[in-house]
Amino acid sequence: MRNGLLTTAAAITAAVVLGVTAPTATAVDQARTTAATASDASEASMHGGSLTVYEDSNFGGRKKSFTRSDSNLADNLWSDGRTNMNDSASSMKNTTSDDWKLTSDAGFHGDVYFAQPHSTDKKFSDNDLGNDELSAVRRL
Ligand SMILES: [Ca+2]
Ligand SMILES: [Ca+2]
Ligand SMILES: [Ca+2]
Repeated sequence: MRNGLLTTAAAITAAVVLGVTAPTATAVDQARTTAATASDASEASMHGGSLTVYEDSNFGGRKKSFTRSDSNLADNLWSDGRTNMNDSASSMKNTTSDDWKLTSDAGFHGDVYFAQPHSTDKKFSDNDLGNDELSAVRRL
């Protein structure tokens, strides 16, 4: 799924850089369709929602959304596509109907925060999983 999203993002970026509208809009649509059908879009639509984590407390700064588990955030980027998001999340919104296990170490180890279905946490600093520690998310 990540590769598909990156491909879509690359296509969109290319369209913006080139400043071309009509022809590349089709390319972007095709990329979106490919990304949606090639990965686990069926799983996402079946469950709905996402876990979104934010760079700053009170849902500020850059963000990153997940629809499935990720055992290691070391290779994930914030929404600007530039900066690694490992050990930098500070708040979250869970719009799924599932619990998520957020952990301070990769592989779902270390300190834990359980995000209840349809819940938010505006700051991680008062949890066992502290501020700027998140390294893995598991959808339960
Ligand atoms: Ca990852
Ligand atoms: Ca942060
Ligand atoms: Ca960590």
